[in-house]
Amino acid sequence: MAAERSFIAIKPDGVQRGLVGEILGRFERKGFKLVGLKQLTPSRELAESHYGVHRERPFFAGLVDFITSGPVVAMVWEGDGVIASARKLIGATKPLEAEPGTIRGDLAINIGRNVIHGSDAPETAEFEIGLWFQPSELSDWSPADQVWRVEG
Ligand code: IDP
Repeated sequence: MAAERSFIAIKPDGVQRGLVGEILGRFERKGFKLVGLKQLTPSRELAESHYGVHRERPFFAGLVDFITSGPVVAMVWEGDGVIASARKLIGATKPLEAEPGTIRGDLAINIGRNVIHGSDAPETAEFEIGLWFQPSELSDWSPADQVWRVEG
């Protein structure tokens, strides 16, 4: 069975504020495996597909403007339970409600500038990974210290 993967993106505010290393480091230190990484400024088509579920919401146009306004760091992280765990690492959508210790709790104050996206379920993870990455852009590899991360 394929290992679980999640799509994680550092939004333009996180890139502009120089938080890429800080955020990447949190996922690395947790022990998840980085299998895809690139920086791109998304097209409107890509942003509208990614946030398609919010198409009818009043903040949709502003959200698409924001996400397409500059570079985004798009990533795929792999590991058991990574989808739910990443959501915990990221924290609540409203940064002022996000617990200290989470990415949004520590690094953001505003819902429209909450620095990071993470897939919320296996189906959305699969959809988002396919939307942002070609299969050839993802690496199958085994960390040399895997035996020190996962038992058995
Ligand atoms: P999530 O990013 O925590 O999964 P969602 O509810 O899926 O949260 O919303 C997607 C993104 O849309 C949020 O991260 C935030 O950037 C933006 N957003 C959601 N609600 C609002 C709002 O009321 N005003 C402005 N932006 C919003």
